[in-house]
Amino acid sequence: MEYTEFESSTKHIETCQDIVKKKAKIIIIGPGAIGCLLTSYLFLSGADPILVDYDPGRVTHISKKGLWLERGGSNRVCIRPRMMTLAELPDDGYDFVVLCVKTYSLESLMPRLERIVGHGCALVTIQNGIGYWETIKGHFKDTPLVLCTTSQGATKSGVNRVFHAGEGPTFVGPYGAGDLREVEAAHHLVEILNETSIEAAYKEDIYPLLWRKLLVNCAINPITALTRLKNGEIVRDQGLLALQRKVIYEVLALSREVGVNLDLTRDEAEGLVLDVCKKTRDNTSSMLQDVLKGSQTEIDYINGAVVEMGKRYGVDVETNQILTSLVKALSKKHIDKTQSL
Ligand code: KPL
Repeated sequence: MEYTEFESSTKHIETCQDIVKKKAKIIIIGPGAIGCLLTSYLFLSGADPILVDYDPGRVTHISKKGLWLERGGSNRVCIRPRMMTLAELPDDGYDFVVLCVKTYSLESLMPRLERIVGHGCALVTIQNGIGYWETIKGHFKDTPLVLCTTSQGATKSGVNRVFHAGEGPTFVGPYGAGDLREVEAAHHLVEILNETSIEAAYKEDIYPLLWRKLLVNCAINPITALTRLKNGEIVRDQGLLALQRKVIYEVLALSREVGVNLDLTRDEAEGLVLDVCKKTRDNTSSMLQDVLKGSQTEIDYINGAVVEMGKRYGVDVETNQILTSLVKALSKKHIDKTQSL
């Protein structure tokens, strides 16, 4: 099988010096699918991201074996980005700390970041779900916060392997459109991402897009987690499409009540979800990946968040409620089984 291997970063970085005008100091926290994907494409564009993991064993493994970016067939590259644990990370002037951890890990991560989030540093989030940005702002109220949403389809195919299953748009915007430092940081990040093959666009008001992503995740993730189907397989089943439709209509109704303008008719919303299913057809959704690994899922921050808001705003979100209960029971069963081993 043919492949390209990029050896030790220093040499590669020197040869790319002229390509990258201003080399930002970027830390990616969390070597999950999106963390590894971002690290790989940033590295390949000549940037020098540091990938951070809490697990020293995994840091040693990936540092030794390299990180593989697989794009189907023989199209794969092996890269060797710098990798460290949070404790090993020097606390000097980073431009961006990109949070690619699971949404439920944010709360406990915040105090551990205090040492490395200094003056001039912007925090970037790329989580699934809704409302998690308040957890970050609650802790770092004076640090610029940049919100990102991506529909890139990526799956971890091994500890040091990420499979890039499909392209999808990536949008970047400030937490507060009136905050100049956040606006500037968001623009800077868009420039950096556009040096890679991840196409990104700036959005002054990112919230409707975060809601669109919520809609997509609500309509794909639990269905794939429960059926163990890949994203693209949903569209071949009329029953699942009907179920998906109900989820979509509930999230649309809720967004209207909350006052976020998704600017989508029912048909357009269905079209958006179908499009993501098709573009990421070979992807195992993040929720299915979690269920298969026996890990906690993000259901509470996706359909579960819709259920909570539905209660608050008096919107019927019964289908989201049912899917939330089923996914929670499924992960509980998985956890209970592991505990009894
Ligand atoms: O974001 C995703 C996820 O799996 O969490 C989608 C867009 C559904 C791609 O798999």
